[in-house]
Amino acid sequence: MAIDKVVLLVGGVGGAKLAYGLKELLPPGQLTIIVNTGDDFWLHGLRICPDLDTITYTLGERIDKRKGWGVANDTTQMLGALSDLGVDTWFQLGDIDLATHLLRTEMLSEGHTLTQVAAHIRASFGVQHDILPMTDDTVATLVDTVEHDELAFQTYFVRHRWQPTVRGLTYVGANEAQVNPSAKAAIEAADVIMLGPSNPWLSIAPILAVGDMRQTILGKQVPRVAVSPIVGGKAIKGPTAKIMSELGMAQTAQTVADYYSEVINGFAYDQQDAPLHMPRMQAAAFQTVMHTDRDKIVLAEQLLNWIENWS
Ligand code: FO1
Repeated sequence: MAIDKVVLLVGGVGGAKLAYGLKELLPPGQLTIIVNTGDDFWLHGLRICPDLDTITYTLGERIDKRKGWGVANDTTQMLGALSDLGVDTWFQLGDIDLATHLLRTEMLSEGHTLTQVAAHIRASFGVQHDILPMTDDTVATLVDTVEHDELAFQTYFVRHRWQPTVRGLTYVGANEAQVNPSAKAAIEAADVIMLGPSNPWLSIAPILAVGDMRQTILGKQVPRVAVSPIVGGKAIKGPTAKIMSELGMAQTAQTVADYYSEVINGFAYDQQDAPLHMPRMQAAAFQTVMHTDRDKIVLAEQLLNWIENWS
């Protein structure tokens, strides 16, 4: 099959790497990136959308590659001043990054949708590919923990450094939220739908939980491929493997494939993992660890070639 239009569902850091590889191969108009907004929150009066910004900065070649989020070579003057004013600055906001949050908050308060704001910001960072929030409505991921009961996502992730034991997750507002109409149109026109190597429970599940997102994806008789975030039984970065164990699951690529099995018909996993045999599903092993920009492009290219040759 010839691949013309690809839709990629992603969260933050891991998904951003595959998004980068795909955007190097596919021109704008052939790649749409749909981003989790369950991590979004209000801080110091500003609307912060970490995953949208991580994707935008990565595609715009401005990301701090060491951290995987924020702008490279950013300073923290404002944060220091805020701390001097007695504010608890547990969430790092760089000075350049701050401009993004200020503008976003202002545009939202003027009545623009998050989709319009995201389009303006990505264009300003020189990104031509569509980066779409999963919804323009508010969805908030809540993490139910043994130690603190329910925590707002960033309180769990950043303030508590994802150390509390997870016993459940809720995507507040997801059922009632409307799928971003542009995202829906992109899915309906897609030849391939990919679920990036993001955390399935924290990043991809909130996207699939929005309104009729899951049904819209399932309505497409096209390759629907997930890329495993688990490599050699571990997460490259972040709490994926830890959460799997806390929720009583085996920390394997097979578990991820099983979790996604209702939605996908193809699964790409890492060469370090045991060969997967998935009935009714295409499955293949790749070098999924992406250290360099070249790694990102090579993986994206291999995934597209593999899918193109499905019979
Ligand atoms: N992650 C951290 O671990 N600590 C931070 O202080 C932090 C600040 C931050 C600011 C802007 C931004 O876009 C992302 C930021 N992140 C930070 C990353 C973010 O919390 C997570 O990577 C995502 O929400 C999970 O995908």
